[in-house]
Amino acid sequence: MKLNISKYAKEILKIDTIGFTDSLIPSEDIENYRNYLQAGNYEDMLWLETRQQIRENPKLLLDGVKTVIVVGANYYHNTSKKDYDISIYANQQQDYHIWLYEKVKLLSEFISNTYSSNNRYFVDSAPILEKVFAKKTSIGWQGKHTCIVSREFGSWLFLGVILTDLQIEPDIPHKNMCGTCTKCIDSCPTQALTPYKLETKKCISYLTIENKNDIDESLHKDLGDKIFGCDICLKACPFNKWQSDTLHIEAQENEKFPKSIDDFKNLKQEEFKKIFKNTPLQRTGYAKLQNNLDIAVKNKKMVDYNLN
Ligand code: B12
Ligand code: SF4
Ligand code: SF4
Repeated sequence: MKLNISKYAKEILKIDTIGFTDSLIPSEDIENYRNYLQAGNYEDMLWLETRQQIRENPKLLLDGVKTVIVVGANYYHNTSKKDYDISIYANQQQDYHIWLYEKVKLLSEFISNTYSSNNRYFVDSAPILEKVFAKKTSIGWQGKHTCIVSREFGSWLFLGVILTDLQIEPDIPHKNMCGTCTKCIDSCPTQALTPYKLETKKCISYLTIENKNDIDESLHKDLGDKIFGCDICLKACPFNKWQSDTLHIEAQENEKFPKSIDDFKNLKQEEFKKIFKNTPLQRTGYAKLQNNLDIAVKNKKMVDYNLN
């Protein structure tokens, strides 16, 4: 059964990697998650707190769940150089929440039709700790930057999950291969990382995508040319160095994105909506992007006039 599901996922749906685990969340992960909430580390992402009970117990999503199937899709592509930076995951033809969800749905349908199972499937679309399940599979381990790292694809992997009431033999979890390395931690311009922990309020990814208030002025300089997301700690990781480009057309570079910071800044709201429709930037919206751009323009001037 496991082999058949993996074969369908990889050969028919072109899913890059797949893993299987049981539905239990290790007590240390529950404890770490509770500590995370207690410290208020979710910041403006209130949804990380409000559905705590469900996150801690996947049975509340699917009664009788026995197995969690995790899939990973390689999204790496070499982006052309611009005078502003959008992280690789967002500079794509289509938001992964759309195209990967479609693949996960098809895989779930294949499983339920073949084995008469009850399933539910998600791509960051339900209160579920995706990385906690992913690191229990053979896909990879949770790196010190907190993302899942695979030997084959580095951390350029989007994750999706299927909960099923089928009993499938769990994988042997992938060994953590971080060792004594601290490259991701050392590379972070805002010192947001300590091993396996992210201080959300300092993370550029959070600041440019999720945070609702003005970005603290003391952090402006560290944002550099970043206007949406951040890949610095991912790019620093030795396991992310020999990446092959994604084979998913939807994950390839979006040629419609503005060519320069000035072109971007000059976009009217209607143009913004048209260009960024069905990309991750759509949800963050025009007003926040304008604020992020203002900071990037200010940083660019500092560099241009050597005022750093
Ligand atoms: C909220 C969120 C964010 C937040 C918070 C990130 C975070 N680290 O949690 C922000 C906006 C900052 C963010 C940024 C990014 N995100 Co995000 N995000 C999520 C989301 C929606 C929830 C994650 C979550 O539950 N966080 C809560 C905390 C509790 O989780 P945690 O950090 O893993 O906490 C664990 C560790 O701290 C650990 N721990 C604590 N102490 C210790 C000590 C030791 C010794 C150990 C071993 C462990 C440990 O235990 C905790 C519980 O397991 C997931 C999708 C999902 N539904 O899961 C995507 C997800 C994690 N994001 C993703 C991506 C791609 C990104 C970015 C790369 C995007 C970008 N380029 O800007 C960055 C990466 C930044 C980074 N270094 O993590 C992918 C990651 C894929 C992968 N390969 O891992 C996910 C899985 C989405 C997806 N479906 O593909 N994200
Ligand atoms: S995404 Fe950027 S700001 Fe956030 S932890 Fe990684 S390097 Fe630091
Ligand atoms: S940079 Fe080093 S410590 Fe960080 S995730 Fe990669 S291997 Fe682990």
